[in-house]
Amino acid sequence: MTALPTRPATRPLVMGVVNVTPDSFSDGGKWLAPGSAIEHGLQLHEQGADIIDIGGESTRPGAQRPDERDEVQRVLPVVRELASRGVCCSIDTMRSGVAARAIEAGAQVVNDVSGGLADPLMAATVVDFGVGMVAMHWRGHSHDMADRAVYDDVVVDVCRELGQRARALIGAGIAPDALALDPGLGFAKTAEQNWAILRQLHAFDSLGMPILVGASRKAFLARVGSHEALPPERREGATTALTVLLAQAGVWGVRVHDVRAARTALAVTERMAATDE
Ligand code: PMM
Repeated sequence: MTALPTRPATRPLVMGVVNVTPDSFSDGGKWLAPGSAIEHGLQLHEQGADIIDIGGESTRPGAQRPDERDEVQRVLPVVRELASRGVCCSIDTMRSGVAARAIEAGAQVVNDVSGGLADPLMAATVVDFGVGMVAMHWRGHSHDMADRAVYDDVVVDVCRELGQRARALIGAGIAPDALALDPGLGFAKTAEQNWAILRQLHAFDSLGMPILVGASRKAFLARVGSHEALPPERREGATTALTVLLAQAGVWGVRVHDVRAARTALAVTERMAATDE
């Protein structure tokens, strides 16, 4: 059985994103050819990513799902090559069949944005292979997730629903130390709801599990400090500021596109927290 990668004592783990998709909001189409995705993954690894998260399905609002064969074809060569070079890889998928192929190719963690809800065989697959899992809060597929952003209290409701997921996954046999949870910023959540979750992130401590947060370049950051809506690559300042705040909140991991910026910001937080020599 593999536990999740261990968080270093002084900073969160950095998960670097490689989307092998034509249509992801932040980097769609940039790394669709296996060679460029591999090169990008290696670059993020050299820049200090602890985990490279490889995904073949865009989850942007309104996205149509690829068929499973296409998804496997996109991710498999990338996972195989990076894992063979000793890079810790997670597979970002909601499909147990894709997860199984990726694990056979060397992936050590399944990052399922549906938290095991989209595919009833996902939990058993994670158990059978004895790998780690990140389970994100999710209420439904991208085509209509905006309609599901209805909560009495977003923090209380997301926390409760994530806790239910964690219990179900552990009940299915996933080892508690192999599971991390993610509040799922932008998934069935408005910008204001994302901010409420970030402001009250400590509420998720009650779940007693490692927390991963994926804020990087998301739409709710488009107008931070700007009158016009900034495109994804110009949301890096806001992303990096959040990386620092998330580190101070003690999260287990941050999922980011710009690994160099994240590691630099985290190095600053580490210097600031260091005791004088
Ligand atoms: N966000 C996206 C994709 N996968 N996985 C986790 N665990 N958490 C997230 O917030 C998350 C994710 C969408 O962002 P992208 O298109 O930049 O990958």
